[in-house]
Amino acid sequence: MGGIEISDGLKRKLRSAEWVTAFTGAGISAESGVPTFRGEDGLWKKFKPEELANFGAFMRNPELVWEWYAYRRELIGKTQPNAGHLALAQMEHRYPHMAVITQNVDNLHRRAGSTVVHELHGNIERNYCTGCGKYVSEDFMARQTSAPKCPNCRGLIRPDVVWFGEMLPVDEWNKSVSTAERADVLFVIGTSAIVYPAASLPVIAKRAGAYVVEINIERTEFSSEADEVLLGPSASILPQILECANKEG
Ligand code: BV8
Ligand code: ZN
Repeated sequence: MGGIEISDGLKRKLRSAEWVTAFTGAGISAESGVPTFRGEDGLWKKFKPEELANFGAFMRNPELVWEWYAYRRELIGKTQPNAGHLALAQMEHRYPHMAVITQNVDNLHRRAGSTVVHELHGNIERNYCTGCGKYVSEDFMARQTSAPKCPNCRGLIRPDVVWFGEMLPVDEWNKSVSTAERADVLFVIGTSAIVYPAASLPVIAKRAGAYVVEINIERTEFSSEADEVLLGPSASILPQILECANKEG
């Protein structure tokens, strides 16, 4: 895809910013081969969130929920961070206060090298017992062929992700709010901006004075609130923004 036009406004912001934050959703991992939730090949297409990503569904049908997470864990295990994840990781060398706030549970930001990552919805690579709370190792999980039981108390093991109706991890949420409030520039990348309270972060940032740039392949519910909307795949747009930020440095 040809280069995008980076506005003078954004160039000025990239030159003067110290606190830069990226708020990401499933779209940033799409070009790594991780299906999004609500796109045409969306994960939810085959299943509905209420059937799978909630505690009640898990307790009613642990095998179905476990199978869906085992499928996603295996798929994610075969993927690599893409140029978008890598560009955000590189931005840590350009900005003294660079942070990623992600709704994704695929761990790709950390694998790309980002060190300040707030995981709002948990991480699919971590699993714990609903009975005694004990975390189990990845190779324990790899040996399982059905919904795993705790080696400690025989309780059901669940993925360490936030399901619908569950609270977000308080510490990650609080850090994300203060990061959003402090941001000079906030990039809103690859999210349909419909899952709350995560989707309120870009509004919090904007209200606190951040310059908000949305990066998506289509307009979203948030687009009208953004200062700029850059339409295109994040794996090609983010490296161009990094290049511009380094030039303006
Ligand atoms: C809570 C983890 C309360 C598990 C997930 C009615 C109104 C408002 C809110 C609610 C409501 N009814 C219920 C609620 C609350 C509910 C909610 O927001 N529901 C929505 C659906 C209306 N929220 C909750 O339940 C939250 N908890 O509210 O608790 C509470 C309070 C006190 C005490 C107790 C409880 C918990 C929400 C977390 C749910 N967990 N995931 C898992 O992953 O399995 S949500 C799931 O959606 C993922 O985390 C995902 O990240 C998130 C958001 O989706 P997106 O990331 O945006 O992905 P999506 O596919 O939608 O969009 C992809 C985008 O990328 C698209 O825009 C596409 O155009 C773009 N794209 C595609 N390719 C590219 C691209 N962009 C750039 N480049 C590309 N190449
Ligand atoms: Zn246990």
